[in-house]
Amino acid sequence: MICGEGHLSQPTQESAWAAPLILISVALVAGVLGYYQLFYLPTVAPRVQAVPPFNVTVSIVFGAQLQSQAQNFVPNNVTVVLGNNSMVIWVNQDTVPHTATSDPGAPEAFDTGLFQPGASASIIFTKPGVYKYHCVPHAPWMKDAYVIVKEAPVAKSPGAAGLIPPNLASLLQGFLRALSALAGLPGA
Ligand SMILES: [Cu+2]
Repeated sequence: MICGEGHLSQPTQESAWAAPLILISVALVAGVLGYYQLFYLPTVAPRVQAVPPFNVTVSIVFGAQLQSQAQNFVPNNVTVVLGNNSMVIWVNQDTVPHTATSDPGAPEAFDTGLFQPGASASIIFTKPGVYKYHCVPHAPWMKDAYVIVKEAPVAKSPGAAGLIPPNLASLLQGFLRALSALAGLPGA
């Protein structure tokens, strides 16, 4: 009987410890995940390049691997606007891998790396300027291609409009108008 009671008391002691331990573990995991989601991730997020709504496609035509082929990057000169169509997609229509790689002196170096026949590679441009580029394995003739990146036209609205979403900006404007109307009331 005594022995049995002793055995019975063991599990209750263990579970008395187990519950707080589980709670602490859950709280720790939730805390770490919460920190990661709410604080850590947002600080990383600005480095992720936003995908612009439009893009421009350049074909690496069939036979581009051959020096005798007059054209390789088609078209070999494209102009894009930042945040609008500033993603350039190269489509490899040839039968060997190619790259699109910026020449030295580009506003910002880029390199698609080798991509296979039938595959495509894309670069999102984030800096205005003239990017001359080439293909690494076929540099002697797959060269002198250009991506010209232009700044987005500046909106004529107040400067804050670019930083604050339009609907929030108009809300703020309405709020400010209401405030000034209120401030004007005693005088009126
Ligand atoms: Cu090539």
